This record gives sequence, structure tokens and C-alpha cells, in this order.
Amino acid sequence: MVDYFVAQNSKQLFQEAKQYMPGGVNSPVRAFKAVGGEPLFIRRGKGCRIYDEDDNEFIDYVLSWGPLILGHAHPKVVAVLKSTIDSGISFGAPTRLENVLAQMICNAMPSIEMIRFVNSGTEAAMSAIRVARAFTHRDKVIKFAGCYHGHSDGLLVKAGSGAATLGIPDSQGVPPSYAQETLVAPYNDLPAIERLFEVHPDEIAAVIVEPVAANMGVVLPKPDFLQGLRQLSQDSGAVLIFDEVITGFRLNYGGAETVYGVAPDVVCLGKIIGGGLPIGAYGGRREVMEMVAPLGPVYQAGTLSGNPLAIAAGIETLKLLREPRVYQRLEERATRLTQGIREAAEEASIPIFLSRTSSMLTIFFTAQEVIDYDTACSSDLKLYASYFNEMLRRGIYLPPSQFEVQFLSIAHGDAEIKSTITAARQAFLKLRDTR
Ligand code: KE4
Repeated sequence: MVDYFVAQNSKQLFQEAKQYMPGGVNSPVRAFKAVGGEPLFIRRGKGCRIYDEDDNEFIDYVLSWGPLILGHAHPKVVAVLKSTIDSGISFGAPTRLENVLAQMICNAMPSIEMIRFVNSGTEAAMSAIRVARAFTHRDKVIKFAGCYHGHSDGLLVKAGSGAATLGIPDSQGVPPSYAQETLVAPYNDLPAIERLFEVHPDEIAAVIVEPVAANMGVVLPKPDFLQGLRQLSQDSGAVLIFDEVITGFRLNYGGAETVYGVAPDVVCLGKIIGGGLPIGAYGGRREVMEMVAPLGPVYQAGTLSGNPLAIAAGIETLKLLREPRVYQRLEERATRLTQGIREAAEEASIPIFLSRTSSMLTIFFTAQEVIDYDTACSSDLKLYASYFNEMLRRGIYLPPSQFEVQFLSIAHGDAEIKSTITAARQAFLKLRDTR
């Protein structure tokens, strides 16, 4: 429970919220269920900092769960939103802006020849699966335990993120008939996938994977994993879907494809491409995407799909990410941060497995290597909760779940990295002394 600072107003607002919204939140992982205590109500954010309703200040490593790679309220993104809104908020008709963002993404991600904008990552993944089923005339889908692709029925099977956090990876309300079309394998386990293709020849429409898993904490693909999925999908005629809602424009200016050299058939996007406004997208090979209405027989629609505000924020965000050395600077700072955290844990003899790629990382409280959902679950969740609260008390806002990602933004400067390492050093020593 937070006790180094007053959270009176948040407490009051949370009581009120719980009367009107289930659990007082609009997305489960925000409820602090896994770390104890009550969520802080955030009033404003600027750069890498957020301020709650009691005006406590925190260095933010949640960054709205990934979209804010430029930090909060980046002046250029705010300016473009203000100028866009003066021309109208939504038209339900095509706009020039959608052409611009579509071209920027297609130019940045070679495997995307055609794209459709939607309003969330859930919609993107749900639609990508529907298109893959139509394209292959097959029904089954392979996903990986601990990966999360949004909350559409068929994908809430052994799901990560908030579902794993709350211990409900298989949600109630999903008819068994839906779930049985979803086959689950352990992440990084190619032989398990080979077996699924052997047992279900010609039945598998798609394999959907987070090329870097981020919803069981950050779990990196083994060297041959993605290439193996590519080959197996190719050989069987299944569609390979990279869910890059988190990794898209996070790993680099583009996607995992250019990092790992594996080209998917379809990519799901979200978060960063909307600059913090509601957005999702799915895109890929032209012959697959031409299945989508009104061109093809796969229906998918959305009142606010491609809305001018989210698209304008996305365009400005990608423009700023295209500037020289942006990703190098993120890499340098993330490297310094992880170095400092590793040393701090070592000094306090607290065993951790720190998993990082580019500006996304997770500290697992386990001595073993985390390679999949089972090993992620072997992490000491109570110790993570204590670490979370010790850091919160020291003004560092981490994801309130072991199964989420700690993100950096371009606004996290040397001073913030230093104070985070200092806080981690004190927090680890506290964990050691109170074990
Ligand atoms: P949304 O529907 O929440 O926009 O996106 C779903 C989604 C799809 N694919 C991946 C790889 C994702 O990580 C997500 C959503 N991410 C979580 C955080 N890990 C959203 C946070 C939340 O649920 O509140």
C-alpha cells in the first residue's frame, strides 16, 4: 500500500469509480490487483512524468502501455491535434490524412502492401484472424500461451497481459465451441508447433504470434523460432500473423520483420501509430488484404476507423521517430538503465532475470531464464509486488503487473535514468532486509 505519500484524492475517486464502473477501472490491469493497494488517478502528464490527483510526481514507465514512445503531451503532437480538431473531429468519410499514414506505414514495413485502420489492437487481431480464415478456407488458429492479442473471444485462450495478471487466461463467457478452434503452444517451442501441424494438416488458417512477446513480460524469440514459424506456415499454407501492436515502431522505425529478417503475411498494429489516441491496424500481402470489404468478401467496419485525430497524431509521431538517432538514443538509455538495475540487484543479492530489447524491458524475480509463459510464471510475483510498491514510494511508476512491460520514451533523460537506478538500489536493499 502506498504510504510514503498521500493518495487521498485518488482514494476518494476510486471509491466513487467503483460505484459506476466494474472494479473502478476501464481496463482490468489498471486496478493494481496484482500489486496490492489502489490505483492512482492521474491528472496530467508531461514528458516522462505523470502527476496524480494529489499532485504526487512519478517517472512513468507505463506510458499508457506503450503508445507514448515520445512521452506525454509531446508539444508537436499536441500542436497537430489542436490544428486538426479546428477543422472538425470526425467525418465518417475518407480523409487525406489516412492516405498519408497508410503510405508511411507501408513504406516502413515491407510486408505491408495494403492496410486497414481500426480502433484498437483487439479489432486488428480479430480482423486479421477473420481474413486469414477466409483466405485459407480453414478455421483453426495457433496462438502461444502468455501472448495477448486483445479480448476477442477466440483469442482469450491462455492469454497474457491483464488476463494472466488476474489469473483468468481463459475468460468466462467464451463458448467452448469458439475456444476449440484455438490451438495453444508454448512460446519458443518449435517442436510443439510442428506437432500441431502434423495433427491438424490443412486445418490451420493462421499462426498468430508476438514476434517479441510482451504480455507475459518481455520474452525474446529464440534464434530459430520466428524463421521456424515462417517455414511451417509456408509449408502448410497457413497465414503467419505478427502481432506488432506493441513492437511496431517500438523496436525500430518499422517492425520486427526488419530486426529478425522474417516476413509475415499479415501484421497487426496499434498504440504508437496513434500517438496515444485510440487506433489499431492490420495489413499485409495485397492478395490477402484484397479479401477485405468492400473489395472482398470479409466484412469488417468501424464508425471511427481512421479518424482524423488519431491519424494526425500517428503521422506526427512517426515523423518524429524518423528523425536521426532517435532509436540509438533510446537504446543507449535503456542499456544504461538495465546495467544499473542489474548491478543494484546484484549488490542486494536479489536474483532477477532482466529481459530487454530496445526500449522495452521486464524484471522477472527469478534466477532462471524466462523463455515462455511457464518460466515467466515461476517468477516470484509477491517480490515483484513489493518491488513495485518500493519504487512507487520513491516516485517511479512501473507496470502494476509482472506480466507487463516497462517502457522508455525519448523523454527519459540521463537524470531520470539515474534516479531510477538509485531508487532500484534502495528498493532491492529493502527487499533483501525484509525477506
Ligand atoms: P487493445 O485492444 O488494448 O488496443 O490492444 C490489444 C493488444 C493486442 N496485441 C498486443 C500484443 C497487445 O499488447 C495488446 C494490448 N496490450 C495491453 C498491455 N499489454 C493493453 C493494456 C490493457 O489491456 O489495458
